[in-house]
Amino acid sequence: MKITHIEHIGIAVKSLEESIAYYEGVLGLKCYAVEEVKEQRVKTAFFMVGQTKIELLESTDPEGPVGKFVEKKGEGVHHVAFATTGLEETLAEVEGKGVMLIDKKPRKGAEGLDIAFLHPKSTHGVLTELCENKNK
Ligand code: CMX
Repeated sequence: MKITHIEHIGIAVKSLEESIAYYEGVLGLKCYAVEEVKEQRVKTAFFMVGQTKIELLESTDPEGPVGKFVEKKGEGVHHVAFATTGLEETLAEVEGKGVMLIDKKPRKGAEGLDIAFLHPKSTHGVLTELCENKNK
């Protein structure tokens, strides 16, 4: 397992439009992409902060993962994504150490990254995403 950096922090919001106005108008960051990830039932907006991104997540379906999260806990940090290499082997390794995988195999996420989630119940409360950028 080789984690290189925090790829992004996912933040659940009620409205992309209103939160983009905060990140741009108050924090002075620039939204460089807005993308819908249909499979995850979210619309996302990305900001670069050094080599780490902020990913805002607005649900497109109250029954989707972010819709349920916002209903239960309100807006806030939803997940932390670590960049790694050899994602498939990494998943086998963490599963071998007793971590519950949400995704047994990598799948495609926003920005064309290969991603997989680890269950927050086996990661001390943090929904954890591992991702690999094979486009580099
Ligand atoms: N962070 C920490 N804990 C979380 C959580 C989160 N983001 N989401 C849910 N939980 C907790 C719940 O509070 C609950 O805890 P309690 O049992 O103590 O109440 C437990 O996990 C189970 O929650 P649940 O509501 O019963 O289960 P869900 O059906 O909501 O599923 C989860 C939770 C994490 C398995 C599901 O959201 C999932 O598969 N997530 C991965 C995919 C995803 O989040 N996609 C959106 C982002 C996509 C993107 O970045 O592109």
